[in-house]
Amino acid sequence: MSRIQSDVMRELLKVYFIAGSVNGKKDLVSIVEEAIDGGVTLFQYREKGNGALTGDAKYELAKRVQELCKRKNIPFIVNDDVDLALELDADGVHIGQEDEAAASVREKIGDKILGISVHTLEQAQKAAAQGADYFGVGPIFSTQSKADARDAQGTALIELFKNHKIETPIVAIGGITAENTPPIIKAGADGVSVISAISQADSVYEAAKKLKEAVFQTV
Ligand code: TZP
Ligand code: MG
Repeated sequence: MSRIQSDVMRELLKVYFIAGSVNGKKDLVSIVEEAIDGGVTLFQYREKGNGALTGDAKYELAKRVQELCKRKNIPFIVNDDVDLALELDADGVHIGQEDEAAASVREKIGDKILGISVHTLEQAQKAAAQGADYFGVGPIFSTQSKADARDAQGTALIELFKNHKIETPIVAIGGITAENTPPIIKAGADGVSVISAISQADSVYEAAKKLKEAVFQTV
């Protein structure tokens, strides 16, 4: 295997759904299935927040969602938990600045996809050197889905990266909906990642479809 090519990564980032057992109104597997049918291009299992599963229950749920993703041909990324990603042979890992050092994660996961959340140009340059396949940038808007989220920053950092010719693919995060997606893509993000816009929707299928349309209709 070799590292994912950036043009392939850019396509996968277009409609990136993130969720764990606490984020939806029903069973996570059925939410992810509907979301994929609606147009999600990449999935991240993020088991965090009040009441989040741990141990065997976390592993079992992750495995069920991973099997669904495999069947639907959608890569499966694990948030933070490098050991879980390795145990499951997941397609990748997403880490933040407070997690295990990127260089060490890259060493452990080989050529699997490595996503890194970055908040400054310096962090982006370092993360690229340490082997990031994509950057998560946000929160763009304020969010209810992350307890320790930073202040909303709009699209300024995405624009800065573009002005500095940063070539690593970028996915935006934080308070994103189909309605507020166009300026994010216009600013240079390759895609949008969401928790609540899909997981909390009355129709998960329709929500994913609307997001997909918003991304693909913006040029
Ligand atoms: N990182 C920055 S904002 C955020 C994460 C994980 C939460 C995004 O959730 P939502 O519901 O799409 O605002
Ligand atoms: Mg993290």
